[in-house]
Amino acid sequence: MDHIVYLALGSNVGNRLANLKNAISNLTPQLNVKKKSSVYETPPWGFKEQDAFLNQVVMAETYLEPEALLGHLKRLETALGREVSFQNGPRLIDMDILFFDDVIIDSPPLVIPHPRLHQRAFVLVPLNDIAPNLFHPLLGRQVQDLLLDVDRININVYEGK
Ligand code: PH2
Ligand code: MG
Ligand code: MG
Repeated sequence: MDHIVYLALGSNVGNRLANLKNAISNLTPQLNVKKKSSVYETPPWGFKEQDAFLNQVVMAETYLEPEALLGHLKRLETALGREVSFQNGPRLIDMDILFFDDVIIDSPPLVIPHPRLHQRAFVLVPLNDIAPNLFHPLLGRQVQDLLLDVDRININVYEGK
């Protein structure tokens, strides 16, 4: 278990809470989940005419390298029933890599740290639960500081840890 990764999970189709729980339990054995944020209900960002999301962030150890981790997450999304949607559209389950150690990669589709994480309260609020002091390797700021710059209106705990 060589690497520390932070993943953002989101769902706004079907049984949202079950989708998050299923996704997390299926991350093993490739990943060993060490920390989980609370689950938050969040207003849709980007494309507004859709149902509210549930969002959660987890920290895990993994022996996978970034490309293999991305492949694992995409296969899992499909296996859990995700269907093709449009950018920022509704999704049964979405799993995004936020951080991979303090690695910086910019070779789409693999972009780490996640390029929009610092703009998204639905990511920063749960991330702040488990890693307030984590440094963003490109922005050089801690998660708790990034959180000061986003609008966290209508983001509420749905289920505590
Ligand atoms: N994911 C998106 C687009 N918009 N909004 C919320 N609240 N939560 C998400 O997970 C989300 C979103 C694209 O992945
Ligand atoms: Mg996403
Ligand atoms: Mg995604």
